[in-house]
Amino acid sequence: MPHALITGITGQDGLYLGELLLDKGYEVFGLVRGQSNPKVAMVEKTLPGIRLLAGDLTDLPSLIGAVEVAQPDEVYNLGAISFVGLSWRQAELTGETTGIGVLRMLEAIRIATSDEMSRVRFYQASSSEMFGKVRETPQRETTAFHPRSPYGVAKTFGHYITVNYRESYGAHAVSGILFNHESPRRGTEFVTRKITRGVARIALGAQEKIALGNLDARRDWGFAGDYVDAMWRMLQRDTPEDYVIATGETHSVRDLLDAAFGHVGIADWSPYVVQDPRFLRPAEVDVLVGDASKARDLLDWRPAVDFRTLVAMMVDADLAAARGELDREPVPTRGHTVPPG
Ligand code: NDP
Ligand code: GDR
Repeated sequence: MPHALITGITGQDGLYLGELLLDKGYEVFGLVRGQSNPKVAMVEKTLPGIRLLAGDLTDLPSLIGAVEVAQPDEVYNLGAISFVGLSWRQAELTGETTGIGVLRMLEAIRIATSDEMSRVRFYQASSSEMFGKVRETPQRETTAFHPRSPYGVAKTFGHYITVNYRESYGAHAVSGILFNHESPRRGTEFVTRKITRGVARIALGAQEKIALGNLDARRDWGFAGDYVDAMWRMLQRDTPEDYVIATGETHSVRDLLDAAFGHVGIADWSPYVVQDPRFLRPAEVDVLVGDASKARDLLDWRPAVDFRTLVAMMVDADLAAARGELDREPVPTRGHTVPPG
């Protein structure tokens, strides 16, 4: 039975990847930080059989300990401060976790394997945010980086240190340059889930408005379940290489509003959306769209869920969640008819 160690197991991708690997018969170990992490119960419920280990990407000894206990064949480094907006307010911590944390995880493998790093296959969660102010469209593996946030800068360090350990120590290390991927498990601070949750609550009369920043930003949004499958495929190849994972389509935040409000029968969302300068960023990434043809050709990977299906899936999940919340704490309903279910 192969062993996998996942950092960031409590996050969106950690949960989907954990499910995928347990289904494939892996013994899965997840790194959890903090002395009483409130997400542990949810992870244990979602991933029966998971073995959780205490550790933190800012603490090398705990990472060495996790590798020694898990004896992993594969390590997926998904842990990070992942919210771009927060990265300006906590830039140093973002650098420590999202950037230097990658170096620490690689060092932990190097130390725990007594310099035989290639025994462990390593996946680094790199990001399209590294492209930032884009030099080429669509972005591919060879496109130059110009990160626009402390998060993007930290991810760029993590990306290059992964390449460097491959070149310096023969590590079987790959970076997946993943474009935005979303799901009902997405944190509510990210724009997709903020919108789908807001739309569901507005449709049920539990919320009046959604406050947003830049509505013109464009992203290449895919489904997280499809993207964790690409991570696994990357580590099954005998040659470690980096891959862009994307849908190849770009949509604006306005398109997202059209799709989400449209799903609950609201054609004109303007009365429900306010622009709030607090959600504007000091430096913005205006438009991203990826070219995943290398992954298609070498990994036989393709996204299965398209933009509209993704948005509908998220709105439906948020409608169900909001109905549950309202059942527990009745709020007078008013407003629009919503799809059944
Ligand atoms: P989430 O924000 O949902 O999850 C982040 C995870 O990192 C959480 O489990 C969190 O734990 C953990 N974490 C935070 N700080 C530390 C720390 N100091 N030590 C150990 N773990 C820590 O992110 P996603 O699941 O969406 O993304 C997974 C990875 O992929 C991240 O690295 C992200 O930057 C990257 N990425 C994501 C993309 C996306 O669109 N989703 C696109 C490209 C890259 P806790 O619950 O305790 O806070
Ligand atoms: P992003 O995702 O920064 O691309 O990073 P996010 O959903 O936060 O923002 C996407 C775009 O929407 C604009 N926007 C808003 N964003 C948020 N969060 N809240 C708002 O109110 C709002 N209004 C407009 C943003 O300005 C931005 O242009 C995500 C994260 O998962 C990273 O970890 C990952 O690396 C990248 O995707 C790829």
